[in-house]
Amino acid sequence: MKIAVVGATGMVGQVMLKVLAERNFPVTELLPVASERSVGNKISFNNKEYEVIGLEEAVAQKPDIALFSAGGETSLEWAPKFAEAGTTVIDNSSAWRMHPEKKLIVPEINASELTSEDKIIANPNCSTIQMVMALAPLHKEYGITRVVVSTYQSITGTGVKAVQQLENEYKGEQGEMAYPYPIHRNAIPQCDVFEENGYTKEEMKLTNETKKILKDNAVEVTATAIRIPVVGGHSESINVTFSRDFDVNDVRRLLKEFPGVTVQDNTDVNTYPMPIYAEGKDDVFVGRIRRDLSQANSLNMWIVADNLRKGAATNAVQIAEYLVDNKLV
Ligand code: 2RA
Repeated sequence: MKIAVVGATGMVGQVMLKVLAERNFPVTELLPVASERSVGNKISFNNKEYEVIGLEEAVAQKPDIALFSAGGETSLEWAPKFAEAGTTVIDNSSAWRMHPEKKLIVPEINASELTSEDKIIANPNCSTIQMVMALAPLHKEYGITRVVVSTYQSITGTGVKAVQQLENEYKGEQGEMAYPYPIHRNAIPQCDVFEENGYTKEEMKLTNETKKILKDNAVEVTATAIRIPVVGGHSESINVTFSRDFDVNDVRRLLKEFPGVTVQDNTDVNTYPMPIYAEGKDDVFVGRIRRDLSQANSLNMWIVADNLRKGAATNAVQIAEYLVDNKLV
């Protein structure tokens, strides 16, 4: 497979390369693609050195699959050009996620929707992926009517500038700010920009993308997305209301049996998911599973995942694996 990684020098692009190598994806030729200022730089993949190329050259080489993590503007302009050239694009930006003719895929949930006709496939937002991985098996069994989610998001979701800001603040040094406020010893109740309705784009992604992935507009989601000074992954406190009563042990069983989910839930020995242990792993970790004593048919749980891996790179590579395994590319 000739594979392009568009945004190869960025945080997610680098993890995409790492995951492709770790999972022995059948890469026969790699095209690391980045902006003009990075063209000519060298990157290593599978113990070989590759030169970064620009978008024009990458399209001309007609890769089989292009994994994009280069921002919405680049995806809007260039994904159609790759698709036109016969490449299947898996895009990690928000550009195509809510497009009515584009599929929004978490392989464990809805990869079966994919066909060889799908030439631009959207990778959901990181905070959505980890949430729907836990919601999907429960929705199938009990029918979810409402979700209240508070996220505690890693600064790696913002990118290198945010990681640098935190490091500077640790050292008491001034530097470029990724956020409007200090992030060290702080919690910022804003991920992305605010919309007219008072929610941030990040919060509305959790609402809108969940409906599309679960294929059920009746699932109501209200979200509050917080940025915290953590690097290993995103954490989410979830309150779910079902259409009927449930058994907590059955919920645990459904989660344990769902591929890609690991239940870490034993308060007798203080066992629950945390970003420091989720970092570098591909599973979605679920714990603190307990009935909501204040509301009928409702459950609380805590979900943690590495936002750069299952939240972005690994999910994209898993989509590519599905396409290859099912001869859709
Ligand atoms: C964030 N989910 O965490 C967004 C984009 N990666 O900032």
